[in-house]
Order: sequence, then structure tokens, then C-alpha cells
Amino acid sequence: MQPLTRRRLILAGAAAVATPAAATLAARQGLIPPDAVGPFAPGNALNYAAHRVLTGDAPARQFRRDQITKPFANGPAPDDPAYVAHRAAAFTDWRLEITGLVTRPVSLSVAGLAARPASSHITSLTCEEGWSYIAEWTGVPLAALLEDAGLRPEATHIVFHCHQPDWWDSLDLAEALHPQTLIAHGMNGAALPPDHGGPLRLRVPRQLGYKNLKYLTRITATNNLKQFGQGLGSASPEAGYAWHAAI
Ligand SMILES: Nc1nc2c(c(=O)[nH]1)N[C@H]1C(S)=C(S)[C@@H](COP(=O)(O)O)O[C@H]1N2
Ligand SMILES: [Mo]
Repeated sequence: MQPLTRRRLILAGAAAVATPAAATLAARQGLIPPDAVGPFAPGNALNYAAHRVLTGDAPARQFRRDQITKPFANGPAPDDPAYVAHRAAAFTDWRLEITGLVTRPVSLSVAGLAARPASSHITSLTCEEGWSYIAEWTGVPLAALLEDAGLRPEATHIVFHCHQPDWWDSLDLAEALHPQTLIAHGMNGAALPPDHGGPLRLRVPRQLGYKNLKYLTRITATNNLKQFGQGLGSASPEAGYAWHAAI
């Protein structure tokens, strides 16, 4: 990816409201978010470009172990028969598929993921509704999984699907390949509890809670977000929330 400059930031912001030529340029530079359509286009585009330029790959703030707080589960775990059966079987048959623009698609078990080199961080999960908690998250860096799967050079985004069909999301490569972005299988030293997305969730600490998809089942590398849902990059913009939700 090309380094981002102030000039590109200005171009990207301008492109959201200006000429088609400028929009094409900014889109090629990767500074136009998928939800830059309709009345929110200028705001979403400026917000995304500003974060990308100003924060770069700066890590999310990390905390000490004694700063860990009581976790707050946003809604109980799913209670449909399929999830209940997986849970009763300690998630032995749960799979995470890696598909799309990769040379070696794979289907991984939870035990297989847990056996891989793990990474941990103590970070805040911050919900857009105004609450947060600090926990230690353990998982496999998404970058390592994508490298093993052979991420193809034409891929621009990683799409995430989960056990709940209404919830899906995507990340650009800067966020997907960031070292703090984990496929988490552990929380506070134990297996990830079902209330918090067990057996597997996306843990992307530089983004708001709603980007941290729980109950992960499939990861797809793509260069065309338009073919997913309403083409806005995730379920969130369909409900009025921004696709890019950097904190
Ligand atoms: N599959 C799925 N993922 C999800 C949600 C959900 O309801 N289903 N809620 C999101 C929201 S809005 C937040 S704030 C966090 C909450 O994570 P927690 O339950 O660990 O607090 O998960 C996010 N990921
Ligand atoms: Mo949330």
C-alpha cells in the first residue's frame, strides 16, 4: 500500500463531494470507505481518510492486568438449536473457513487455531452505546492466518461472517493485517465465553465494539465489497452506523 500523505487526505475528502475524476483517484488510493454513499458520503469519507492518515498503524492503548474490569456481555449467546448443539459439544465441530481471494482456502477447527502461536493484549472493548470493559484477549493474529492461506495481491478487504446471518462486517487490509487484530479464542486466561462470542470472535481493538464480530464462521478475502449485502461494507451502515468505526 502507498504511504498516505496530507495531499491524499485532502483529495479524498474533496472527492466525496467533487468530481468523478477525483473520486476515482481517491478510490484507487484506498481512502474512500464503502459506505461513502448518499447523504453521509462526505462525513464518512473524511472520517475514514483522516483516521487512516493521522493514526497510521498506531496501536490501540494497552492496559495493565490490574486494570482489567468486569466484562459486560452485549446480549446473551445465541439459543438456536445449532448453536446450542455446538456449545454442548464444546465447539469440537465448529469451523472457521478462510475463502475468497486466497490461494489455499482452509477450514480450521477451534483446537487447531488454539494450537497456533497466540498473541495477547489487554485492551478496551468500547460499545457505541457508551459502555466499555477492559479484558485480556488471546488469539491468532489475522495476518498470520491470511499469510498461510496465501492472500492474493488483488484482495482489498476481508469480509467476516458469523453464526448470526444478520451480523457481518469487513475490514480494509490496514486494519485486517494490523498486529493487534486477532481471531480471539481466549479472554482473561480462559476459553472465550459464549456470551462474549465463543468459540471465536474478531478482536479489532482500534475499532468500536460493533466491529468485533462474535461467533465467527467464515472469513472471505475480496476486492469487491459491492457483492456483499447492500454493498456498504457491513451490516452496520444498513442500520445507520458507520462502516469505519475507529476509536
Ligand atoms: N455476532 C455478533 N457480533 C457482535 C454483536 C452481536 O450481537 N452479534 N454485538 C456487537 C456489539 S454492538 C458489541 S458492543 C460487541 C459486544 O461484545 P461483548 O458481548 O463482549 O460485550 O460485540 C459486537 N459483535
Ligand atoms: Mo455495541
